[in-house]
Amino acid sequence: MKTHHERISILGLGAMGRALAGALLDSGREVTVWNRIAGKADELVARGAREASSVAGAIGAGDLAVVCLLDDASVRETLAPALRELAGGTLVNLTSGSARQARELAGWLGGHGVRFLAGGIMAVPPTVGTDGAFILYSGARDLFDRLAPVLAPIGRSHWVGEDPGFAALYDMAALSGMYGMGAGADHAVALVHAEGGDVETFRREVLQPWMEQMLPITVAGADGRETVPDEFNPAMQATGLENILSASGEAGVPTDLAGHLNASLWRMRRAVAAR
Ligand code: FVH
Repeated sequence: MKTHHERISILGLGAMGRALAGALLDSGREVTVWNRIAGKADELVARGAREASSVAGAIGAGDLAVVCLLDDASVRETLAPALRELAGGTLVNLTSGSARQARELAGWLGGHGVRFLAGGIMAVPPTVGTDGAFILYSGARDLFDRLAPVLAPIGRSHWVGEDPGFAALYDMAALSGMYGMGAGADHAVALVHAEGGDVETFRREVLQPWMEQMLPITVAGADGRETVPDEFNPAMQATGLENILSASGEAGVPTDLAGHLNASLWRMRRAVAAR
């Protein structure tokens, strides 16, 4: 049985993929990285990662492939040409999506002889590898038991069931809660502003420590300016919000109860347009 000495390949070097690879490198893991557009691996290579020039090459270099891309479509597009290399291997998907997408991906990969664990990252790039970070996993329990120590450096491993859709389901539900919290924070800022409070002091000394790591991606500035830092790519956030809304539709949950999600989506699109 393989242990935490397993060689890990990371497919996708967005803000999150880079954070995952960095945490694994810091723990001494052997890491190979791949990204569609070249030029994102330099810092990781300087820290000891190997860069693969193709998806197949990255998969061939590892015992475990970890995928962290924009969305389900990009995962399918990336993996389809490399199914032969994946056969007989193990893959963990940490890309956000719906429960249906995770179940269908599990079926597709299982049909090609791939052992698969679905994941949902409960962290943002700067908190990957810290005490607060945890990762939801769903799929076969024996596979989780084998991989949990391997992936421990990125965050605490938390298994949520055999159904491959559950990690995505809980991830999306938790994200919905997070964006709802942001809508509440926007209201808080508006309230302080309307009553003549010092908005900047309130944000810095009260709201920021209160809402901790969720604040930067969910709260608009008092003057309506978008304040989305680079590591929270607003285009990715917009896709994530669209995913939550479509996943709600798929589950039959009325989206008119989720006005805060549409409000956050509107803000992220505005931030994209402003870049
Ligand atoms: N960053 C965060 O705060 C959240 C925290 C919770 C989990 N999410 C999910 O993680 C996935 C990746 O997010 P990210 O932050 O890395 O996103 P980006 O920085 O925008 O990077 C996107 C990567 O996806 C690649 N990509 C996009 N489309 C394709 C495609 N058709 N084929 C292959 N790769 C594709 C992109 O590659 P490139 O544009 O650089 O070539 C980036 O590697 C995401 O599911 C979040 O919901 C992050």
